[in-house]
Amino acid sequence: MGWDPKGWEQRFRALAPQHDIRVWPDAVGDPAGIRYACVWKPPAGLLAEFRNLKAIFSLGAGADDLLADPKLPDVPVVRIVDPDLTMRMTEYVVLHVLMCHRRQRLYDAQQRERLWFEHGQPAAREVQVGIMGLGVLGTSAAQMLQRVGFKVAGWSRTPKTLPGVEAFHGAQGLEPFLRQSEILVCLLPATPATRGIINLDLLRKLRKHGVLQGAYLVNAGRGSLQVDADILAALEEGSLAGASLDVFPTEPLPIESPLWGHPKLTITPHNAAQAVPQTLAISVLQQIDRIEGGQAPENTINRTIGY
Ligand code: NDP
Ligand code: OXD
Repeated sequence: MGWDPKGWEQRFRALAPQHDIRVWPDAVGDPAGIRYACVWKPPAGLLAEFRNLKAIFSLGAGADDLLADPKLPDVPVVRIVDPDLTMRMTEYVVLHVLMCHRRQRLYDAQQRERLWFEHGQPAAREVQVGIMGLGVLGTSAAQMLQRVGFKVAGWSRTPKTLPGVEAFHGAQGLEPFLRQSEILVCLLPATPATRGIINLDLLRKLRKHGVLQGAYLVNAGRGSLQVDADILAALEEGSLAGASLDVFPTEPLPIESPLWGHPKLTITPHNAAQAVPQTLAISVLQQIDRIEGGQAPENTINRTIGY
């Protein structure tokens, strides 16, 4: 994400002129005076300097970068949960699932060759989409895909019930979930348990003989979930027919990465769901009000499980 604190600063000042708002690094003043830190990928160790913090706000949905800081102060870490961010991710997922389903990359290639040729067009109701991560974002995407007509299943850590969605969970639920998924959408957080989960072994389990005649991957969770070389190998051997990737183990994706030029890959620069201060600053201020009112903040990260 091309992150710039200016938009947040302006929005916080406009919405909450009563607060003393300071911007790191130039205008922090006495670090002991800082009560709330609103951050995106701060340098490791920085937050420990603010010894009177009451809470830390991740200005995004994920907080994995914060949890990687060994000196992270022991105060609640609050993440963004907001309909604006959720709908942006839902748009991304629906767009990319439909691009696979309607073979858009194939038609793009044909257009470049001036080729007028129609391929088969299975109905969405015949296509099984599997969503890894049935949290805030996965649930919203699942519901929208259902409305488009897809058969939708989901996989989570703990059991879930979602009308019309076949729910799998835990290690024992993973293989049956994968075996039926023709389009796999990944919206998992980065944790020690999910690192490298999208590997060749997993991709080989996807359903490649369904109506789409190939399996597809859409990853908008985190780059650490995927093994880039295994995605390339899966494309090479046919376990995958295509993939849309918004996140990468190294970001920005290095210029020399073979992923860039692959004809079956669609690459976006970690912008599936931008965190827009104009709409999201208010959720942060509401959580600060809750804390100041003596209530616990909502949407906190559980440090033990890592999300
Ligand atoms: P949530 O915490 O609401 O949901 C996470 C889901 O993942 C839950 O269903 C959880 O299971 C499941 N999960 C976590 N660990 C495991 C595991 N080991 N095995 C199986 N399931 C697991 O997060 P959000 O939906 O709000 O966001 C998901 C992620 O999306 C973020 O962490 C972030 O990395 C990414 N993101 C990416 C953006 C982008 O622009 N590319 C923008 C915003 C977010 P359970 O329900 O049982 O807890
Ligand atoms: C987020 C992100 O976690 O943009 O919000 O990646």
